[in-house]
Amino acid sequence: MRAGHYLAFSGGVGGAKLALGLSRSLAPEQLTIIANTGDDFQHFGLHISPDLDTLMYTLANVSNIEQGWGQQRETWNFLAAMESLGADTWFQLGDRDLATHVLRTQWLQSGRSLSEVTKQLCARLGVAANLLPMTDDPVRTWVCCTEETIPFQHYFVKRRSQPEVSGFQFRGIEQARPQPRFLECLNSANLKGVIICPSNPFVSVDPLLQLPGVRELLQASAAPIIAVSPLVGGRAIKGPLAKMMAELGMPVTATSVARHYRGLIDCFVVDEGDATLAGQIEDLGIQAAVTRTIMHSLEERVALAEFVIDLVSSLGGVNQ
Ligand code: FO1
Repeated sequence: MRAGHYLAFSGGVGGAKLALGLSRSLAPEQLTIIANTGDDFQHFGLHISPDLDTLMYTLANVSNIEQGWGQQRETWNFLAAMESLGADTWFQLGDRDLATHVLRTQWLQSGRSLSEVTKQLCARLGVAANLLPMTDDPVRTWVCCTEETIPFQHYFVKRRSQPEVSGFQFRGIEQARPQPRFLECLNSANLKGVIICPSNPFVSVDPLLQLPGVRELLQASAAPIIAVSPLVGGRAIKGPLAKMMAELGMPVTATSVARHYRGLIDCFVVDEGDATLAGQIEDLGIQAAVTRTIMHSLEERVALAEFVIDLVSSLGGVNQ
């Protein structure tokens, strides 16, 4: 029986797979999943929270796994109707997914916080895990490209991640307060470990780490901090990470990601295909752990979660 509380930081697709594995390996009261909200944006007057929704749908087992976002068994009548009325349909909203955005928008407009809205939606989807937005305040990721700076969804979806990236802005981050229960977890003596899931470090994890006070509290905590590489063999399983790293002038390797987290993490988990990088990672003063990090099946999601939880226990002995 494992005691203690675990914090998991996640963005969309890759992170959500490990978050699901962790939710199957730990009791609900032992795990709090913190979602990036920098991808959030207003579309057709609706508040869209992509990473919260990807995590929520994944935990509810209704996600469209192949697509990486939205729901399975989806229909597209709303989008077709919008198209027939001449609306711009670059951002695809399925009918089931639309219900989530309509309810969220209505509840937010009635004064509820994003946390309360997320709690309600999770309850109605039967999600037992504690899923929280990183903050209830507005933080929006903008991507600095060679020609212009554009909102994240315009970069990622409308422009299909084609523009060349030179940096990122998290607008509103200075005024944003970490979600209250997130802060409680960070301050708790019961915090056993922090797991940075295999999400994009620049646009899915950094917004969360740059919230005022978060990095300092993590560094002051005795709890081990473990990150799982989102790159395998120099390739991102999904998304523009490898392209971003190349454009930022970094070697497209797991070592570069470990270096990005240097000074914060105690251990970096790489896939067996990157075992040869362990020495370079250790040279950064970060412990390297090697296992299978590619997660196709639920069993592999749970196996990686178990591996990381055991790693926390072995490191915890060292840190405490
Ligand atoms: N990603 C796309 O590439 N194309 C889409 O049309 C799209 C629609 C969409 C609708 C709701 C939602 O929650 C996510 C959606 N995503 C889409 C993914 C979204 O861009 C996320 O930000 C990514 O998953 C990255 O986190």
